[in-house]
Amino acid sequence: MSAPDSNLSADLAILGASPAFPVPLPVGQLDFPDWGDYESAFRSIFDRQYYTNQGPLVNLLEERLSTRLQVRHAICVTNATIGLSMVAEALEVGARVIIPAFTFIATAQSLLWTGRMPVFCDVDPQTHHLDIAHLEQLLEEGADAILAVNLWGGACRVHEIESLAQRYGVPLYFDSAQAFGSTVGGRTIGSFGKAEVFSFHATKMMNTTEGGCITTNEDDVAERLRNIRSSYGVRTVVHVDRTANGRMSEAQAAIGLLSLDVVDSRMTRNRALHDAYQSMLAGLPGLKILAPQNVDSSNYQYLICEIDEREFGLSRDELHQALHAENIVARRYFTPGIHRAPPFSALMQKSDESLPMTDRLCATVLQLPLGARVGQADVGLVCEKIWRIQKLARAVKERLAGQ
Ligand code: T4K
Repeated sequence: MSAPDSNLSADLAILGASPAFPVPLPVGQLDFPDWGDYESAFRSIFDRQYYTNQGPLVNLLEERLSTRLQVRHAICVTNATIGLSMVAEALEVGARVIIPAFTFIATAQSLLWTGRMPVFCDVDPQTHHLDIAHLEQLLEEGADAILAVNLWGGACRVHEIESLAQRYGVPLYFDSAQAFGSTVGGRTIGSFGKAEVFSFHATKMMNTTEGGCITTNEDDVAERLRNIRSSYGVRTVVHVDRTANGRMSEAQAAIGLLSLDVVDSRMTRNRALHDAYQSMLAGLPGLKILAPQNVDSSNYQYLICEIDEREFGLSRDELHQALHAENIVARRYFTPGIHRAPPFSALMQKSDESLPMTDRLCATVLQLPLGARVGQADVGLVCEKIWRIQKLARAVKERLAGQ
């Protein structure tokens, strides 16, 4: 797409016109099953009158997930945040766990809930994932584990990080909340490290409204996780220090099974929308779209771009405001960076404070709508508005400054 004719859709909501979309266009997958399928799945639950505590639908979902992800154990949980805390407990990792500073706050909070602390690692600005040189420096200084994150439907440099974990003798596990369905070197994400954790939140690729799953190839880790998940309540009891209620309900699993049936077609649809954004925004000064990183196939769950204020004419935050005025609910993930947010900002040691690449991304990254509620025509209109906002950047800036 080239710059639209200045007579076309000349008006912007931020400058006083009506919004481009009558109702908000959100980011997030938000893909729900056909009403009839949903009803019959729920009728079966009501007929059985078995609602939670490892029911038949949760068992079936776990079986299908372990086949799909080519991993020995898939353990469904209430959400990914508790899944991450459960893995830290099951692996009995020490107190200091390295995580990338550029991630959703839940990655770090999962450690606090089990009495551990994150050690923030900077990220590579080209890929948004763990910076290998900084990771090695932190391992050299002393850390007890690595919790690597696979972001935006892409992945960190999994094999290099596995080698580093082995060299320094620390356990490695993954926050793959955003990476369901993506593959690395022909292998589905889900079978790397000691364990991986997926989110099945409504905004995610695979959806149980709230939910998630932990995957592992290690039988003893799986056994401990099952004991933690249900405060024992399992056939084989293994002693663990802390237990939880991380159970998934039958209602969640019913939606999950329906979601799993369509996840491949949704990824194909996402890719088409991603491609459309890429071609329609090509050549726009100061806006760069990030392709999924370090994977050979992606779920294309997110449309991530970076805004260069000097070239675009507006900062990321100004563009964000102009888009919201159009009812285009773009998101500034992750702002503020977790190392700048309470409680971590207060807990940080001096040496942790310099995370320049994370700071840069926190100020420039913008996520645009992509998911079940977004069609090709919507992408066209979003792109047209972004071109227009860029063209009228000076007027938009002045309007925002005067507000
Ligand atoms: N690690 C990573 C790397 C993660 O990204 C996440 C979660 C986690 C761990 C933890 O996973 P969980 O414990 O959540 O399973 C959202 C999601 O709540 C969160 O799951 C996700 N990452 C995070 C990146 O995004 P918010 O607070 O930004 O979502 P929210 O409610 O603002 O929704 C986004 C947009 O979707 C809004 O425009 C509203 C719209 N929406 C949302 C929901 C839930 C709807 O229209 N309908 C809906 O039902 O966190």
